[in-house]
Amino acid sequence: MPSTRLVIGAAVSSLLIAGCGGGAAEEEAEATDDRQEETQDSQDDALDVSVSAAFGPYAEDAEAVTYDEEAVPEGAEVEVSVTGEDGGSEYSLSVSGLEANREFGSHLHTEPCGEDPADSGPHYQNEADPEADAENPSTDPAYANPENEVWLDFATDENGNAEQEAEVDWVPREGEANSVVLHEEHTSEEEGAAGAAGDRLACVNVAL
Ligand SMILES: [Cu+2]
Repeated sequence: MPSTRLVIGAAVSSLLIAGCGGGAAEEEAEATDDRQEETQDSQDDALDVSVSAAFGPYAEDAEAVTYDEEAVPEGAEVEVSVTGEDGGSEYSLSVSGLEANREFGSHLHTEPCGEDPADSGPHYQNEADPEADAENPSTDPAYANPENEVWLDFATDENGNAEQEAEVDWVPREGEANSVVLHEEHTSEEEGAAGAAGDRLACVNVAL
């Protein structure tokens, strides 16, 4: 939480100014340096995004869109949070009110959710598969795998609830990952089908 750290930094620095005699100017200068470093960190590496939304039909300002109301009913809820720093990032997905007792695939995708399920684009890859393009998504397990992409496959319980977490040792490039998509089955790791998880059932906008 960069903003909290900055507020604390400012408070400490005013205490120093108020409480010290001759050394105050020097200490204030140090405190100012610390603040600048923290600001720098938060702009360069720190990622802290969380989204909480209810699924609904597509609308231009919809945060979470369902394309299949049997699997993902209108009003079902989703929470996604992403934190990243120092060359690593962590993802957590929590859903409630989905179709009970079934498997879903789920990944981080490149584009925002759209009216057409395909609008969310391919999976975000840390190292892009050189053989893949807009018409031919990556199916090479050397690239389409849960170390090079973010996979959040899950299975719902008898109430339609589930939670999943994932962790990778990289941080997505700013602006290049924009949604989490739910699919109809768990993700394949097979050669030639790696990354495939069936139809897109729903999508939540998560702009990283
Ligand atoms: Cu996907």
